Amino acid sequence: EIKGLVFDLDGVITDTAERHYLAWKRIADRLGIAIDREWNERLKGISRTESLELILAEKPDCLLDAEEKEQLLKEKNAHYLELIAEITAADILPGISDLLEEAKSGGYRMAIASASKNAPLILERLGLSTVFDAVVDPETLTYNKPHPEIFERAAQALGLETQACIGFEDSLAGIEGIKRAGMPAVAIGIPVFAEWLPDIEVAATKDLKLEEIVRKVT
Ligand code: B16
Ligand code: MG
Repeated sequence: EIKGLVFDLDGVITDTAERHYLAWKRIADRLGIAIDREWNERLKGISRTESLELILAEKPDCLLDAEEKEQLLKEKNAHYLELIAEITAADILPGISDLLEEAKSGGYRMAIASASKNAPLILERLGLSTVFDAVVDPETLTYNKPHPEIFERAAQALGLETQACIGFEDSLAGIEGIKRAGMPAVAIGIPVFAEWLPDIEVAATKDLKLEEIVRKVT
């Protein structure tokens, strides 16, 4: 029986995925590395440090020392913080507020499993801080997505088995993590699929129908 819902944040609850992309794009442009939105799919759900490594791997002759990398990570986050400064409840993606409300009144326990260190700040700006029963702190994790750890920890924080939770993700890495954690997975707006397939696919958050999703995975 499904008792819990575990949500990714960026790209599921709000469209910060685009802002992450814009912030990275500025860094990449400066390094003379070409990235576009399609290439950016691989950065979704990936930690800040690993994202920079993936970008740098596009230009093998671009060798930076630890300090220079640290500087770029700081700049990326500073720009990202500028881009999210204006976020309000109006930036909650279509359909999500209704879904969360329906889930609350249906008695589902809810958690956030986001790789973002900025997640608590974003939730506060969106006015959603009190909606979730748990927010996994990514700084306490040993592994990043696609490892299942973050999803296992989210279920644990809700006091539930992973099988009793449904995971919602907009990234390939996240879908893999959810499936490896033993949770049914709902994929939102992901263009291509690799090895790990979701149980349910929707084009956008507005297409999420809670009752139908729970029925399909049970
Ligand atoms: P930060 P999610 C992830 O959030 C983003 O998808 C990814 O693009 C970003 O690099 C990562 O968070 C780290 O974010 O730099 O704010 O710590 O999709 O797992 O909610
Ligand atoms: Mg995401």
